[in-house]
Amino acid sequence: RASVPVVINTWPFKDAAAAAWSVLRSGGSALDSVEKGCARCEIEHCDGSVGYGGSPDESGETTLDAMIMNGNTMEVGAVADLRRIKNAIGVARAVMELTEHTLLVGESASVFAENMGFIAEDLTTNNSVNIFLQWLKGNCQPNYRKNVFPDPSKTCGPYKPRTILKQKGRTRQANTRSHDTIGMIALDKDGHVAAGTTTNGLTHKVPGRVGDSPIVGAGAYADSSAGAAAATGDGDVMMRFLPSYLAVELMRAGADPSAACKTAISRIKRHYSEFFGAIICANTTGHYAAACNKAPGLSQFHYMVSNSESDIPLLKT
Ligand code: SD4
Repeated sequence: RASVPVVINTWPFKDAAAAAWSVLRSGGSALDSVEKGCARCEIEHCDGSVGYGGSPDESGETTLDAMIMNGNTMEVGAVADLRRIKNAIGVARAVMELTEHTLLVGESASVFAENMGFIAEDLTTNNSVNIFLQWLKGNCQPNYRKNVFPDPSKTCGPYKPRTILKQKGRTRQANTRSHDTIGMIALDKDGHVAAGTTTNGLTHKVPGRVGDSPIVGAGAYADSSAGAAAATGDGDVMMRFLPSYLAVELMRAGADPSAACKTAISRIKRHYSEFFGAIICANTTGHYAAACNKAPGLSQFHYMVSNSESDIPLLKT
């Protein structure tokens, strides 16, 4: 059964779902709901894969990707490779509302954020340092890369492709623990649709790597005349197929959310049969669905649905 308003998010991030739902329940907008919900995960660093203190890159730094889309105006704000700022979804919204641009990246995105009043802080925690040091033990050969954080005496040379990164196509696999980004889609009482994502991306990524989450149509997409979708998983592969855009366009053409989600996943599967990934979809009548690629590391995909049918957000598979 469909019910409006509704907000849906990837993975069992209950507090984020509750934060997003509290906005809709009190008559707020889909856009505010998505921002509030995603920001909640940034504060709690949901599963270590959102916000500060998780997924250190090859130099030990945590960087953030986020986007938000207003399906009414088709405006988008996004940040990628954001450094030193915890509230990535907030910066994404500032890009959308305070600039004429869509996507800001890296150091310059951080400077923009600081200029807009966001506080610059270290995104490193004991947890992220430990993850990084564990990884260094196994991977940092002498001369592998220079100036490695946090021990500059370890010199590590230029990037060399590692086996996992070299695996092209069909057999490429990702590790569940490095993939649990929040993607959120909301439909408010006025029929406005919004979508958003926020993540610290892939653990041990090459510095500068940007995932699918801040890419319009890949991480998420929203159009109040068709619906919304958000994807999660192996962003390096998934962004090649713009699954969120595809799902929304399928719903526009009349597909129900379940068929749209399934088709978006199977399109990727044709080329990457064991990719790690899932997608959530909702149409403008409040019907929703999800699909995942049942592959190693993902036998079931959990997501949250919040609408007036229940007092608390419901966990679905
Ligand atoms: C990325 N798509 O950076 C993100 C990670 C993710 O579930 O969604 N994990 O590749």
